[in-house]
Amino acid sequence: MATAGELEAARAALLMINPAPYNAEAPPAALSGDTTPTELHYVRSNFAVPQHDGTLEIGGAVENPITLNLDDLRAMPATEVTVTLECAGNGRLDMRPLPTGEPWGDYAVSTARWTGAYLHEVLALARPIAAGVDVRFEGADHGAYHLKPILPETNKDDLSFVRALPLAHAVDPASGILIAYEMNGEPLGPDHGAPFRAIVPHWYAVASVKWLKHIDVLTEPYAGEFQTGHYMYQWPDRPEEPVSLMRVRARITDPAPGAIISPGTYTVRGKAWSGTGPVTRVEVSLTGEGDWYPAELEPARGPHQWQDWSFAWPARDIGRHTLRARATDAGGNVQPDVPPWNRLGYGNNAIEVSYVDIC
Ligand SMILES: Nc1nc2c(c(=O)[nH]1)N[C@H]1C(S)=C(S)[C@@H](COP(=O)(O)O)O[C@H]1N2
Ligand SMILES: [Mo]
Repeated sequence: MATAGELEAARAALLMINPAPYNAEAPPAALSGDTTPTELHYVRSNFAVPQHDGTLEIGGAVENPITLNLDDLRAMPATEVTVTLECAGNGRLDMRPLPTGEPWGDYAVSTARWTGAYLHEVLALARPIAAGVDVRFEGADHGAYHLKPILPETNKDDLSFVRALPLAHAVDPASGILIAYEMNGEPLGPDHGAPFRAIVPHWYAVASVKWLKHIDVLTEPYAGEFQTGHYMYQWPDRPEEPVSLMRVRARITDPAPGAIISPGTYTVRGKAWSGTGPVTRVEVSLTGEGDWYPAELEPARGPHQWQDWSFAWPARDIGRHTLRARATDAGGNVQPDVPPWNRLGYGNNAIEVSYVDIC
């Protein structure tokens, strides 16, 4: 169990938005590199950091229930993947009317190198039965829930963090899902799910269950507070839908919002990512009404991580200027101008407006 001092040191560089449960955004500068240093990676937890006994039980509808520990996972073939994680609530503060939920600005997104065993190889050891439909992941964290539950059956005085994925996705080697025990080459820290967690590329990070304790194969679709209560898009005008893949999004990292710069050509830089990626196009607009110019887009360094882009801006005229960047992904998805409002404020991928003063 981490001591209070260790937790405090690990959290010192983040922008805290809630002390308990601890939730914090990355500082804006953390988005400029290929990866985010661990101490700058955002943290989103629904409960306090739990005790974990070091074992992972894999059971339910399987032929061979097993219990693994860290040594067992480390003895399996290790894979390292770089993955961009974004909280589904990222950008909630930009929605109007303001939705209920944690008041995330725009920095609940980060990219890290994760090392672990492939989930499909771990599941193969347990041999799911043919009738399996979902795989349920339970974290060791539990306690009184800090938000108002959506499902009437939820026990808000003692709730555990549980999420599920379709079994077909969990056992597909192409999904690249890891049971990760290292982040950026070091053992996982307490806020990021020590001793091991799921890393589910392309999905909003709610799917990447931390402090993993139980994996169970189910023969019925899973329903629960974090699956069919919260983390549902409650649209005003159409049926609700589960939060799943990250929506396409571009971010300007340089100049910083509100920067003051001198006249001359300025290389605008940023990131772009999508759960239905790769990103195929980024465009920049220097007015509010269109005239989109193509940015230089770097190919993805890997299949699950944000891409770099840049744009040579002839920043000549003194005064205030607006900058907007818009990404399109391989699925043909393009960012909307207006946040796609939903009651719980998920999946805001609207084009961001940044402004810069030239003087
Ligand atoms: N056990 C557990 N896993 C969890 C959560 C949680 O509250 N408990 N939060 C999820 C959410 S909503 C997000 S956005 C990511 C955040 O991962 P990070 O804190 O490592 O950035 O963890 C996910 N995994
Ligand atoms: Mo999240």
